[in-house]
Amino acid sequence: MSIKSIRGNLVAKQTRFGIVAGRFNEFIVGQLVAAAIDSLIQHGVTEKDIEVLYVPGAFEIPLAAKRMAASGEYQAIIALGTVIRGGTPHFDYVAGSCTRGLAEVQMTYDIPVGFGVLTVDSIEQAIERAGTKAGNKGADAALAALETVNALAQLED
Ligand code: INI
Repeated sequence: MSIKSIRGNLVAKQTRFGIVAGRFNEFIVGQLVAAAIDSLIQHGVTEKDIEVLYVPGAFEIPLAAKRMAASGEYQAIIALGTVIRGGTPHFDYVAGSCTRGLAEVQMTYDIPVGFGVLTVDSIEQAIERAGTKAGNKGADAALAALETVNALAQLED
């Protein structure tokens, strides 16, 4: 029995990335953006192949991601933001609409969207995921996007 197995590697070959970042909770989001860029560069992406588009908050991220995807300029989008739960249902609306919108962009435009939007209960949880004990979800999202681009490229061969 021989099973064909396809897996993307983490080597960039002239791949262009569009990063969309929600500025809300900027102290955290800055760390996500820096780590996403750093990990792309470490894996062979050149600076000219990375563009960062900032929007006010997570609610605006899907529209910006959609525009970037629709432009045809990028092989993948990386969405970065931080939504922190407060005392009202606001969190659920912002986080839910951001997540749903990004999933829709990915399916509509047939382009990988790395999901690096933190949805957390506290600032401590956000800090843990932005370069401290739980790693950096910006870097994880960037590498997930690169791996997916490379995996899907093999299907098209
Ligand atoms: N936007 C975020 O990215 N994170 C949050 O935690 C957040 N909270 O908590 O309100 C937030 N709100 C702003 C929202 O994304 C929009 O920018 C705003 O409502 C204007 O449309």
